[in-house]
Amino acid sequence: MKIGIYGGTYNPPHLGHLAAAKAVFELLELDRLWLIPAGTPPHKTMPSGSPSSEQRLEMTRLAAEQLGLGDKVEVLDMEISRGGKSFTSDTISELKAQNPGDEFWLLMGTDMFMTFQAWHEPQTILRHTGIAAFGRTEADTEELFAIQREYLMKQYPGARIFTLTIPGVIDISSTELRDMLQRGEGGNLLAPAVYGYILRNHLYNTNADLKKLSLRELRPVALSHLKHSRIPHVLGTEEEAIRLAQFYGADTEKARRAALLHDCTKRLSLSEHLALCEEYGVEVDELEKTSPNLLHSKTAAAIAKNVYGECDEVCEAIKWHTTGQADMTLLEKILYIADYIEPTRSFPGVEKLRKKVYEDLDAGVLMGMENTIALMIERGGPIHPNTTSAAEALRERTGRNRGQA
Ligand code: DGI
Ligand code: FE
Ligand code: FE
Repeated sequence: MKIGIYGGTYNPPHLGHLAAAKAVFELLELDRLWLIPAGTPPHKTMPSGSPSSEQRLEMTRLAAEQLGLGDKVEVLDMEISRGGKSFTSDTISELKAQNPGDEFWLLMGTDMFMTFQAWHEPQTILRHTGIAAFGRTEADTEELFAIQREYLMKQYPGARIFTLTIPGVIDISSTELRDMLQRGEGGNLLAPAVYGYILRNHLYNTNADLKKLSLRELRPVALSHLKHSRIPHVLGTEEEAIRLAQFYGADTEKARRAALLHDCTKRLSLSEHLALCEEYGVEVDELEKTSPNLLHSKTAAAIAKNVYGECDEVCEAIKWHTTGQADMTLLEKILYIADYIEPTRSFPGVEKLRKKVYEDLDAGVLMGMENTIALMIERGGPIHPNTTSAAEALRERTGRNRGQA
C-alpha cells in the first residue's frame, strides 16, 4: 500500500491542511493517509492558552472526517501517547517496523521542506520514506524546491523526493489564525465542526457564551457533536424544518435551533446516554434503558437545555422527535416530521409522505408514525408507549378512529 503521513501540531487543523492532504492524496494516488498530531513539537514551543493534546487530537479527527475519504484516512495518536518531543525519525521508524511492506510518503509544506536537513536524523527518515513537498505557487515549486531537491539528493543518495504545486491551497498561518479566532474571526478557515469544537471548548481565548449562541454560532457547534456522515441529515432537517415552519406559521428560528441540535447525542453509546440521564436527572423507563435509539432524543434535549440554554419549546420538540407523544405542539410535529422527510431521506413512499405533510400536517405526521410502527413490528422491536399514544391522539384529531377498527 502507498501510505501518506502528514504530521503537524494541528493547532488548530485548518482548511490549508485539508486542501494539501486531499491534493497529495489524489496526485500520488495514495491508498491511505495518516494524520499524526505531534506531542511536544521539537521545533517550537506551544503558545500559552493552547488546547491540550487530546483536544488537538479530537479537532484533527473532526477535520479528517471532513476529507470524505472514509476509513482511508486515520488520525494516529502515537506521537501524543509517546509523550515528550516528537521526532519524525522515531515515528517513521516505528511505522516502517510495523508495516515493512508498505511504501511511505511524508507530506510537508514549503518551510518544513526547506529546512529538512536540520531535522533530527534526516537520513533515517529518508531511508524509510519518500518526501512529498507541496508549494503554493509554481514559483515555490520550481525555484525554491529545485535547489533544495538537488541538495538533498546529493546529500542523501537514494532519497525519493516529489515536489508538487497545489494551486488554490489556502495560505494560512496558524499563528495568525489563532489571533483571528480570539477576535471572533477565522471561522471560515476551518472545517465547521472544528470551529464548533473550538467555540464549545473556549479554545484560543474564544469566549462564546454557550447559553446565548447566535444561529451562526450554534450551527458549527451543533455539527461538532456529530459523526461526519450525519451532517447532511441534520442540515437537511434544518432546511425542512424552516420550510415547514414558514408553511404552517411556526417560529423559524426555534425550528432551526431544534433541528440543529435534535441528534446531537446520536453518536454516544448506551452507557454514555445513561450517564447523561443521571447527570441531568432525566427519568428513564425500562424500555429506554436498553435503547440508545430511544434515549438520544431525551439526552439531546437535556444538552439543549443545560448546555445551550434553549427554551422549553425547543427542548420539548427535541425530546419528542423520536417517539412523538399525545397532544404534540406545532413545533414538535414539525421537528418530528422534518426529521422523517428531509431531502436526504429516501425510502419507498417518501414522496407520497412529503406531499401529505404539506396537505395536512396531522395526517402527514400520523402517516410517518404508522410507517415507524409497521417497521418496528416487522423488526420485532417493542413499540414505545409514547409512540402508541401519539398515533392514537393523531387518529383522534384526524377523525381516523371513528368507524375504524
Ligand atoms: O435519529 P434519527 O435516525 O434521525 O431518527 P429518529 O430520531 O426518528 O430515530 C429513529 C430510530 O428510533 C429508529 O431506529 C427507530 C427508533 N424508534 C422510533 N420509534 C420507536 C423506536 N424504537 C422503539 N423501540 N420504539 C419506538 O416507538
Ligand atoms: Fe433522532
Ligand atoms: Fe434525526
